[in-house]
Amino acid sequence: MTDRRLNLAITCFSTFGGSGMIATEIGLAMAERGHRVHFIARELPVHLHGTRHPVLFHEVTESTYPALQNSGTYPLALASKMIEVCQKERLDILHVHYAVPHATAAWMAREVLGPRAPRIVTTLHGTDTTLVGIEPSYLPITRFSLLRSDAVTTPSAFLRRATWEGFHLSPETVPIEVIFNFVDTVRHTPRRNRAGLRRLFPELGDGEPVLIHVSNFRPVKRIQDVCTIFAEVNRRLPCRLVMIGDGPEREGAERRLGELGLEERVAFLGNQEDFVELLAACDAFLLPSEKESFGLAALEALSCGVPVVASDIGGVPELVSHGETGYLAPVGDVSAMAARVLTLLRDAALWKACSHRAREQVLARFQRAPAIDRYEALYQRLVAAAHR
Ligand code: GMT
Repeated sequence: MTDRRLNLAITCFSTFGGSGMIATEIGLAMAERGHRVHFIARELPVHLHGTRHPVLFHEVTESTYPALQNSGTYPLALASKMIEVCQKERLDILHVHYAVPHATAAWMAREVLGPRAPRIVTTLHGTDTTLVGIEPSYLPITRFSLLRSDAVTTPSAFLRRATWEGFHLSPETVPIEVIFNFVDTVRHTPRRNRAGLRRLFPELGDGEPVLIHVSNFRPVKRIQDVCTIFAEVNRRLPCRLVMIGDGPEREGAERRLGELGLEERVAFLGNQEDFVELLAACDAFLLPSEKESFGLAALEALSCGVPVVASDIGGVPELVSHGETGYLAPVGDVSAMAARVLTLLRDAALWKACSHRAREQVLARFQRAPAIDRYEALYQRLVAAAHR
C-alpha cells in the first residue's frame, strides 16, 4: 500500500516548554511534507507564531459560567473541540502530547465518534508519567487512556521504563516506541559570536566564561542548585550566568543571587523565543534537575557545541555522554558539578574536544528528519491497519 496524504491533528500545551516545541516541530514538518495539519489547543502554540506553513488552528474555549469556575473543564472543552474537528475534517490521526489530560480528552472524543474516530497517538514527555500522571487522583484515568491509545511514544528509553513501572503496565499491554526528541541542527549550530553576550554584560572580559541555564523554573529544575554551582565556579574563576525562562522558582533565584552580591554577573532574560545565538556563545550549560525525562534545552546546547553539566538522572545520560560531551553528577551534588564546570573551563583542549564530540553525537543521533520519518511511518502504519 502506498503512503497517503494524512489529515492530522496535534494537541499540546501552547506555552514555552519542550513538549509544545516538539509537538509544533512535528506538525510543521508534516505540513512541509504535504500533509494537512491541524492544531487543537487553548492558544496558538508559541512556536507556531509567524509560521509560513499552512497549518490550521482550532482554539479550545472553556465556559465562563460562574458555577464552573475552577472546576477544571478544560478536558471537556478539549474533547468537544476534538469531536467537532474530527467530524468536520475526517481526521486520520490525533496526536496528543503530554498525557494529562490530553490522552484522556482524546479517548473521550473517540468514544463519542465511534467508528469514524481517528487513530490516537499519545506522546508522553516527562512529568505526565513521573509526577502528575501517577498521583492517585490521576493515575487510573491516565493509565486507562494509555491502554486506549493506538500508539504510545516516549522521547527516551528511561521514560518508557518509567511509564511501564509507574502505571503498572508492560510491553505486552502498552507497547511503547522510543522516538528521541530532536533538534534543528542547522539553526542550532556552533558559532562563537559573543556580541549578544557583550550587550548583556557590557563589562564582559575577553575569554571570561559564561554559563547558561534554560528551563521553566519549576521546582524539579533545582534552580537553587544552578545558583550554588554558579557562585562556586565564580568564586574560583570569575564568570557570568545567563538564565532563560520563567516560572515559580525565578524570584527566589534572583533574591539569592542578589544576597550573594552576584546580580551584576547574572542576566535573567525570562521567556525568549529565539536565543540560539546567546546559547551558542556560552561555555557550559547547567542542568542540575531532580527529574528529566530527556532535557531538550541541553540537546540544543550540545547541538551548538556547548558542553553540558547535568544531574545523572532520567533520560539525561541518553543524550549527555559523561566525560565526552559534558559531565553527569548525582542530583544535588553541587560541589561535583561546580568542579566539573571548572575542569572544562580551565582546560581549553578538553573543552574543544567535548564541544566537537557534542556536535558530532547530535548529528549522528538527534537530527530532525530521521525523527520525523519515524513519526510519519508510525502514522502511516496506524492508518493502513485501520483500513485493512
Ligand atoms: O514534563 C514537564 O515537566 C514539562 C515538559 C515540557 O513541556 O517541557 O518537559 C518534559 O518534556 C520535555 C520534552 O520532551 C523534556 O525535554 C523534559 O525533560 C521533560 N521534563 C521533565 O521530565 C521534568
